[in-house]
Amino acid sequence: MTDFRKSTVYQIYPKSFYDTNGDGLGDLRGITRKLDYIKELGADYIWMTPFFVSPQNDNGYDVEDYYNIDPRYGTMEDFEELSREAEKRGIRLMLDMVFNHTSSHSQWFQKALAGDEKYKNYYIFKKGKENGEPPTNWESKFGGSAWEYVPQFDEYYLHLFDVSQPDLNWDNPEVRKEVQNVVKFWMGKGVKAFRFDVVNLISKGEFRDDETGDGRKFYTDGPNIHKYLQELNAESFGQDAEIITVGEMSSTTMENCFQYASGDGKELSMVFSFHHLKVDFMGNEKWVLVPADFGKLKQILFDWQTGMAEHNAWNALFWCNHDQPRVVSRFGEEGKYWKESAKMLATVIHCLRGTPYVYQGEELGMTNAGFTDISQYRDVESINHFRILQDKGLSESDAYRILQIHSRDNSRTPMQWTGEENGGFTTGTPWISVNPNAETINAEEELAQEDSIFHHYQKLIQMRKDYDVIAYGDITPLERKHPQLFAYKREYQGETLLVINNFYGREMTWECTENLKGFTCILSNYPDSKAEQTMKLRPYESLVLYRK
Ligand code: TEU
Ligand code: CA
Repeated sequence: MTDFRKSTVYQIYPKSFYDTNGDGLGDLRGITRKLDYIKELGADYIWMTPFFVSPQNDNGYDVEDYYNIDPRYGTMEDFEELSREAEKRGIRLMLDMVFNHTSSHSQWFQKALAGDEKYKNYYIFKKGKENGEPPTNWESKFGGSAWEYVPQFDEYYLHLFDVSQPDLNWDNPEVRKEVQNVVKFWMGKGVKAFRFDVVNLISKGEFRDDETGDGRKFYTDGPNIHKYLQELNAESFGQDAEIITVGEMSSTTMENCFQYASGDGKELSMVFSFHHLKVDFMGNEKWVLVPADFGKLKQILFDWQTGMAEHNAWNALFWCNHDQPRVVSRFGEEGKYWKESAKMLATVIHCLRGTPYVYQGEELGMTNAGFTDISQYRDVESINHFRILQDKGLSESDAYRILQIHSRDNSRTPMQWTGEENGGFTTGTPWISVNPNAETINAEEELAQEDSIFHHYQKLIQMRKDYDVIAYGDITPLERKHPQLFAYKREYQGETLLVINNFYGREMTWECTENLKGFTCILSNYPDSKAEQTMKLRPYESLVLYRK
């Protein structure tokens, strides 16, 4: 059985991965075609973002039909082929289940709009206030009110995301049965892993105005959340001990995560939390330009590491996904130290306690999109906020600067396979522009170079399998307050690992607080890194030292 603590998950955004029929959109056959590449990297699981039938307003996170594959991505036969070919290579598939909401095109919502009471009760319809305002002042995560008025009912429905993504009513047992059936259907197809989209938002609490915020406190980690997760577990994936699960936990608390991902297996195997990726926000506000706060980044990562370990709970480890900017552009640098900084960031995250996730292209050091015109953007959230920012009085150029840093499209440009046209992603016109740096940053190039970022990720993934201390060890943060160093110690049954990283492009000297006798350097990002008691660390230098 695959031990998820020794495993690495590779995330694929199918639309931008590989196109086999020249329509400019990546497809399931494209994933099958590239399985050997993923095998070479060493990943154990592939998480694919949703490829179910969908109008694609939110690139598939608006599901119209959970039981069928969107023809743009292929057919059920393509899925079955992918599944067989993955299995041959010892790779398992992780499906993305979007159960907080459906698409407004879903049969359920269409019947609801037609006045069918059964299906109206699948969603959250409410009367507005006496004064004609929506039921509450909650904001959609994609901008504007979270309520949409439906004239034929003189009622509003709730949509925490886009207006085309109505929230499901989990307090209705029939809804809970429906989603259990979806999970069981895919289990029947041999799927052994699931990711649950924004799953900590499914249990809504009181519908009241939020005097101090945007409403999230009323529906985040809501009143019945643990009950609903336990029920979903017991009624579906929990019946197969091999299945692993990860919940995407939006604005969650660590206390709730102790329970979501506790070792008892009653809820989920592990959780994504996002606090460490808000260190360049202003509080929860993402659409601002704020330099990344390194002290905060370390504090949050370390607190989650030690806190979750104390409670025997398990983290998913990640810098990147399809909603986040590229990490090398965000916390590293795209220029002179591109390679060193990308490797350093990889080492920081992969040697922590948890299961690492690599987002397509991260292993190549892919960078932000660099878009300069709104016509290049595709993401509904980015397009909405481009307008909202200007409505708030920002100049167009300031709005662009914010999008260039924070847009989700930064990570959605096509995978860079070769230096040829369109990065070898498609022979047609890509649905979103390929980054021109595909000429130099691409898989073909990196597979050929021994010291590439790709090979650094490959080593890290293998190290987690070879060294029990990485998979199972305790963690002790070192030099928590140091303004430039990101260092920690892992220990397990007589093995010790020291992970030492200069997080910046300036040299530094560090008097190592641990006695380095007996340690050897098992990984670094300079050819001649040395383990010395007084360490001179070059820009972004990163060392992993090991002693048994
Ligand atoms: O993301 C949830 C989520 O919280 C982010 O979308 C976040 O709100 C956003 O990046 C704003 O900064 C999940 C999916 O990963 C995302 O792609 C979907 O759009 C969203 O749920 C709705 O299904
Ligand atoms: Ca295609």
